[in-house]
Amino acid sequence: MESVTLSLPEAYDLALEVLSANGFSADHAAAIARNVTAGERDGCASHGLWRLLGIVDTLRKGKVSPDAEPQIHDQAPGIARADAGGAFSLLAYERALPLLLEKARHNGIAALAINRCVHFSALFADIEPLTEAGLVGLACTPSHAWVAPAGGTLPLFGTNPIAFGWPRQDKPPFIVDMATSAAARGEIQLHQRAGKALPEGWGIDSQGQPTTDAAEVLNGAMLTFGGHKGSALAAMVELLAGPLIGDMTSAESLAWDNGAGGLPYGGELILALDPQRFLGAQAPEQLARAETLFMGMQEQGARLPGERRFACRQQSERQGVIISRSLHDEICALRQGG
Ligand code: PYC
Repeated sequence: MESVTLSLPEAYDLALEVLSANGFSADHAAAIARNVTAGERDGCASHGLWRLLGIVDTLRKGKVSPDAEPQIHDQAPGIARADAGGAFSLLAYERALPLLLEKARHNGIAALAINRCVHFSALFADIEPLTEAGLVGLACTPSHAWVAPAGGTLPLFGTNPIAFGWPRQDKPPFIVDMATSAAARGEIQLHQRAGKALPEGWGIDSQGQPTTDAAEVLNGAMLTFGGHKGSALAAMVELLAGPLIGDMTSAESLAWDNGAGGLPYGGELILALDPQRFLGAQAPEQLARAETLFMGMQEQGARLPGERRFACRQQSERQGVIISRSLHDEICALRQGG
């Protein structure tokens, strides 16, 4: 496969150019370009530069605002709200983050509800600013109804990722970011592009039969990870980042899309917890106990969540990122605008 190597600044500039040429405002274009560059840098191709195709497609279909200014509301002592106004979630999060941090530090725990946002991005990027600030974080978001509940065969849930982060002194944070489906939808789309069969257990066809054919799963239903356990977590995400924050479920998001094929539209819930407020003077001792846990995992050869991403990051910072020439050409073609 022919490939192209881009330094991180080149990857960011390319993304920015594509987004600006297609009409995203400077602030939205920069927030999105930072995010897809970070996904590619961290070895997460399903949330990397490839996403630009879906982002621009969603804009051209009129399913995302290119320039809505996020409105930030101080909803309650422990709750901040960001209304993204139909734009991607990223700028709304950036703008609401200072209020979330202030509330978490003051109360020990705070929540941010991002409403009316179009969502495509990996949640680990939303958790990192929290762990960098010494906070524990949890985030989740529904998507479109693509995933069947355990025991069923019809799409109802989204891929419904959950991310959790724990801060560590002088070490990369512990950050889990996992879809509650067996894989992100982006992974299935990348398998389809590459003409590769899916691992078993990722999805079923429109007749409800297991298949490893990516196109059939995209037309049928994806499956949750871990059977009924993943299914229960997917339902939890629907509730927490749907009705609890007054936003759409994955089924409602897909109905709103009305066959256009745009990216999911709805809400995201982000929680921030401050160990200093929970523990006071005991914080260092208790955080050291967390390190004992991590060491226990590593001593058995287990990889800590996030380790692979940080190793990829170091490599990308030295050597840049590599994407296929065909993807590079498709992205470059988008610089012409719509
Ligand atoms: O790849 O799972 C995914 C996804 C969620 C929202 C948009 N894409």
